[in-house]
Amino acid sequence: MKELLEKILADALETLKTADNAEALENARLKFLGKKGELTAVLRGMGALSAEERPIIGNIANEVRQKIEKSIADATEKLSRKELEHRLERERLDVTLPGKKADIGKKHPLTAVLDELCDIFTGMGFSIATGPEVELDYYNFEALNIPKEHPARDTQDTFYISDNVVLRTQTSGMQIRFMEHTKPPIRMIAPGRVYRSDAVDATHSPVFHQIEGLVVDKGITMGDLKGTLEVFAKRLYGEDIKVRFRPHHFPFTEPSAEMDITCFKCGGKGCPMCKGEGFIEILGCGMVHPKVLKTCGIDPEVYSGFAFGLGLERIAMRRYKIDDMRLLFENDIRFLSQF
Ligand code: 2NL
Repeated sequence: MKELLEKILADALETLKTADNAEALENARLKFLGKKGELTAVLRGMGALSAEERPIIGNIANEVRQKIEKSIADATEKLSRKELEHRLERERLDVTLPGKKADIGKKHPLTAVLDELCDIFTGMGFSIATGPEVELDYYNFEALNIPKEHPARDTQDTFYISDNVVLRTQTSGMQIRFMEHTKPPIRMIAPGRVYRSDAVDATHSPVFHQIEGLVVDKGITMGDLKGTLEVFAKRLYGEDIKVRFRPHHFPFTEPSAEMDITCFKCGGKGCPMCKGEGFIEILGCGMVHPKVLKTCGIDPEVYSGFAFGLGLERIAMRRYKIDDMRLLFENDIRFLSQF
């Protein structure tokens, strides 16, 4: 019996040496220590032993059980350590690798200029109004003193949706609406996309962007217009620039003017940029025509106002030294990421 026990132990130790997974370990436990296992069978047969032999064999059997149990425990621990090592290896993380960089976009030059202009005007107390690009002929032309057969309809030829509905040629419609609904004092700007029936070239596009401004109150004069627009120009281009006003004509303002600023390239001496002028035109403006005020329900005997309009593309092109307007609309990332 002693030999049998020693053989069981030797078998068990040999089996455990090669048991390299949880299932093999459990099978070994059942085979040697389980209820139907080899050791249990031996212990069951102990009844047949003599009274002297029984404690001796019993002792040996216990020792064998303990050795097998310890060996299983050791093998189990070795196995779980190995599994942990495997997992650590598998899930290895190099914390020194550079992180994934999220590409953060930036503002389109037109948006950057728009935001800057809005900041300047809201800083002077103007509110911002936006509205439809598909506009009634009335708001785009009629209410602005441009009746059906007016020659200004030629220079502002646009896309007609129907006889009375057009793609707006200026954002003035929003200012008309504002005057219809708001009692002066009014200080507002209307930024947005506008349309003209123009062919595409380096300085023209059938779609472009505009900001128009409007101030209406009692006692507003050309002096307010000049002062406001000079402050605006200096905020935008720097305190050093000078402005000048030249007479002009718009159907919706009287008198009308164009405002120039000293050429930022030559500072006013004259250069190819300003075609030797020393000045560059940046906006059109004027005192709101009394007829326009009246059309909007504002009494021109009591109130007066000034208005202006400027093209965002031109301002962006100057600001960023872009010589072809088409670049602003092509949305080529290689171009846009430079600004
Ligand atoms: C330009 C410059 C301008 C206005 C826009 C305006 C709006 C109302 C009444 C009077 Cl509601 N005027 N806007 C005034 C002067 C110039 O834009 O070159 N336009 C063709």
